[in-house]
Amino acid sequence: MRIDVVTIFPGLFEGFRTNALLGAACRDGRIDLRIHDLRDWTTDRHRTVDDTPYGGGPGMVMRPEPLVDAIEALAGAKGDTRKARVLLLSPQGRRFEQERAQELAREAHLVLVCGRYEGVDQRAIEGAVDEEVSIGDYVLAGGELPALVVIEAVTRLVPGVMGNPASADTESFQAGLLEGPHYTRPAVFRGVEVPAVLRSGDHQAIARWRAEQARTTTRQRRPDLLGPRREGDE
Ligand code: JFT
Repeated sequence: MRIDVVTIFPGLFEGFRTNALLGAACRDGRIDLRIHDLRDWTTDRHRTVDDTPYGGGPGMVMRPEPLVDAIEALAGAKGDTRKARVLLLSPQGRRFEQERAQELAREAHLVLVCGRYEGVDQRAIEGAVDEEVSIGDYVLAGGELPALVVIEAVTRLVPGVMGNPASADTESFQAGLLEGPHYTRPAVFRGVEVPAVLRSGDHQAIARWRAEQARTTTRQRRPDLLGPRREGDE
């Protein structure tokens, strides 16, 4: 899978791109993650990416020309069957959830567009963006952190990218539930013991215990994940 990112802060992505999970996937070619500086598509001496808003008001707006030029250069032409899917991270976007991550993990080529300031000129969105995506209802200063969230959520689902393939099974098995508690050594920490069943060696009993813990944790903390409320809940 190829992912192109357009941003005025390419440096924000570098440490992430070289981290263990994603770094290995990039090195052995399963993920081709390319970070681009939007200013490379400006043509003025000051490499200007923003301008004042029509109609007045505070702040600045991302100019359409460099954005659309960048997207067209990276995604391919409209109507091209191999054109990339172009996502703009945006507070106005549809909420990004695991189901969308699974769909995007099947794409061959994504272009993630990151804006800053008050937002992006609407004509760039209408002319070059397929879909606006928001990672949730809290206010950030731009699309870079949301893009990193999308990259991590999507790439870890690409076959062969996950460091530990066994955890993919567990996850699909208990899809839509929270996991129960995890333990590692020592067996007793500050007087608190690891539950005996986890040290029993009885794999069936362990699986049953974990499933029950997952149900209990989900019911207590995220009942919304179990579906619509029913009589007798809580
Ligand atoms: C914020 C954002 C997301 C997501 C893209 C662009 C400019 C700053 C801003 C903040 C509030 C209102 C503009 C962005 C996000 C999120 C994404 C931009 N800003 N207007 N903030 N919070 N959850 N996804 Cl372009």
